[in-house]
Amino acid sequence: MRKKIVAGNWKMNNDLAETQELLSHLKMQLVKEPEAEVMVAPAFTNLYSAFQGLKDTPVQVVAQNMHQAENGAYTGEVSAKMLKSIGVDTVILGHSERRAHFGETNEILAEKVNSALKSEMKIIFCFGEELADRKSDKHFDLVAKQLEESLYQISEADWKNVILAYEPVWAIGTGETASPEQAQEMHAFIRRNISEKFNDEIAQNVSILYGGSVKPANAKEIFAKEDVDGGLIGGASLKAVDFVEIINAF
Ligand code: G2H
Repeated sequence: MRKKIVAGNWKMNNDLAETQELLSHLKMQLVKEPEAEVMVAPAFTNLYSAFQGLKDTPVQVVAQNMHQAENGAYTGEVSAKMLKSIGVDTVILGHSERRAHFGETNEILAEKVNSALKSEMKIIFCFGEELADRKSDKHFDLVAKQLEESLYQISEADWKNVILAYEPVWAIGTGETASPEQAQEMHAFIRRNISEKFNDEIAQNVSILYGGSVKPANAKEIFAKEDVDGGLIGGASLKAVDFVEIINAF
């Protein structure tokens, strides 16, 4: 049985007090045991406080990014070791905003993936096509290339620490969502691709989340699809009531 996961990516939102307030609302509203694993990704400055505040809950705290080097002269960056030292053992890598605004290429992402896995961290690896790729019918090729160039160098044993998040760039923060059918079609393609490059057991066991304008109104339909194992939620995870509704959509 694949793990179901709903993860909130808070991006560069919420200062310390706002983070604590959102977490306390989340804790109050998560009254029933969630069927899915629940994760939240606050900004770096709020990770430690969030980790401490969520210790007695099922909600896991994850980071939004990390640098590939173990340490050194990389002003402004944070390493896997630093994250682990505050209890954070999962990191989002390859989000399209990192690719678009911070120059993260497939090659850099391969280094980040290797570094995180070597440090025994779990990764939520994000990828997805842009609108032009879909319009020119290149979306499957583009996704296969992103996986090939950043992820497929890992070993079979590493896959237990990998969660995938398919996020079509045209659906991120735009209000436009991939239809449940489009999500299912791509998730099934990804699983077939992994099965061909690795094996079917790995392909069947890896959780593949969908991300891109998931909200309470569409979560149930998307999560109901066979190959969709949950969601990476941006905007709608910033309101506890909406995030909990999405978590309870399973
Ligand atoms: C995609 C998603 C979360 P949103 O970036 O990673 O954000 O749900 O706001 O589209």
